Amino acid sequence: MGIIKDRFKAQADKIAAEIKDLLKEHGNKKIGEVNLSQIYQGMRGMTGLVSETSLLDAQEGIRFRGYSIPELQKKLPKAPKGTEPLPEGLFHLMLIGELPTEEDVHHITSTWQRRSHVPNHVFAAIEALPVATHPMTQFVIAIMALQTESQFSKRYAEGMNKKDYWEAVFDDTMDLIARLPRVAAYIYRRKYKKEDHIHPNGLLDWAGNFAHMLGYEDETFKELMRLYMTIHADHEGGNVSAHTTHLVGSALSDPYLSFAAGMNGLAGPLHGLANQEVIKWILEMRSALDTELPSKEQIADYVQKTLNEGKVVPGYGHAVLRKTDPRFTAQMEFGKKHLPDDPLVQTVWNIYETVPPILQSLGKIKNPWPNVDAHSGALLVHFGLVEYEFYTVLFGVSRALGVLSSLCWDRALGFPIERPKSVTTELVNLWLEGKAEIWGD
Ligand code: CMX
Repeated sequence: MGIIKDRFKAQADKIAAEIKDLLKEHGNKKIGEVNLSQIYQGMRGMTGLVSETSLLDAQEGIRFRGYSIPELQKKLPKAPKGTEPLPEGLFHLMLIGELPTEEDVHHITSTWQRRSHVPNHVFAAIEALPVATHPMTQFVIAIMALQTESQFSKRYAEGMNKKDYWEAVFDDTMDLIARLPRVAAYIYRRKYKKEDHIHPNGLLDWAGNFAHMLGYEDETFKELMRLYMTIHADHEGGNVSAHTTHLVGSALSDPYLSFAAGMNGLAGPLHGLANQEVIKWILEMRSALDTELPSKEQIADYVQKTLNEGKVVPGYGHAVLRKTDPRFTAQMEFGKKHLPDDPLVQTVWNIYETVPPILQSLGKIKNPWPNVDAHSGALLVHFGLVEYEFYTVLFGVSRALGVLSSLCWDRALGFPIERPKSVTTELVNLWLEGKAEIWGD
């Protein structure tokens, strides 16, 4: 086995034994109470999942295996002369639970380079779609076309022992992550650069090579990609893309099928697609007001207009967070360091000063603060990546790191098929009248 695989297996065996003891002693302990409103309102605040790779605190934001984003920016290995963390390092941390050495990160980079070959039929599947097809649809179809390569599905068909599931999921995880930048860059160059494709550069790190294949050689853009791929990777287990990948994987659908399902969820405008919606909204505002740098008063009026039209202000609000998203802050710091005079970036900052009090004044929005998607587009536009329909694909490539390392854990810990109980409103009414029982009550 490879070094990373051995370490993962050792770690998984240790944690599986710990969980066994924990459940033996505390398995009947109550973990929260479920209210009727929670089952009608998106299961908000209900603890119902285990996801080892990261944990979200409503006030503080995301921690990956205990480390905040600023801590990761200090502690994870960097590219030569770089200052942003390499996503390979975050993958190691999420998968194994320990900070990697430079050598570990180098090992992951070269493993992913070695495993990055994309078969021709995947490109043919993309080519079969009209160019106008949304990049997220093309991305999901390409992942589905790649499913022919799944080790898990092959080995399952050959009668694999359930003790080996983790290993086949691990192999698919490494292959899939290795291949995604090539697939995503192919979609981008096909749709926006007249099929002028760029070969991978085997000397670059995973995110640096992705930037290169997209057509960007600027070192600051490569640094942005490393930061972007790190901060979008995981947001604990309950968000739509992570939960969907986990849910579909629980049926022993292989990692390609599971990840494609998760990506369909990421493509929703209340989730990952919000990154394209934000920039679209800002560009529309600029054109409606006929100015590159709208004043805060103009922004406030435009926000009001958006709300009056029954639409959400994209990039603001969150189902769990109750403060400014540290992923927003990390991007704001990047902007301050590298492009403080960019009018679009300044507009994002002016929106940040304007929107929260307006949303707060409505009295119903639980979190008026910006999330990760409020900032990302403005940084990308600065470097010339203006094709905002592609932004969610970038998010998806990064999200693979978290949801697939979580899937390795799901199979290593032998989690069963997910199957919560549902009820009908008729049953709820009968239960409220004391005429029926609800299972588990
Ligand atoms: N603009 C306007 N209204 C908003 C709002 C926003 N940014 N955020 C929440 N609301 C509204 C909700 O639509 C809801 O209205 P109704 O009661 O009329 O249905 C009300 O405020 C209460 O919502 P909430 O409990 O505060 O928020 P939810 O947990 O239901 O939803 C989220 C969370 C992110 C879907 C929501 O804040 C939203 O739609 N934001 C805009 C889209 C966005 O930025 N999504 C990206 C999230 C990050 C990611 O996954 O990438």
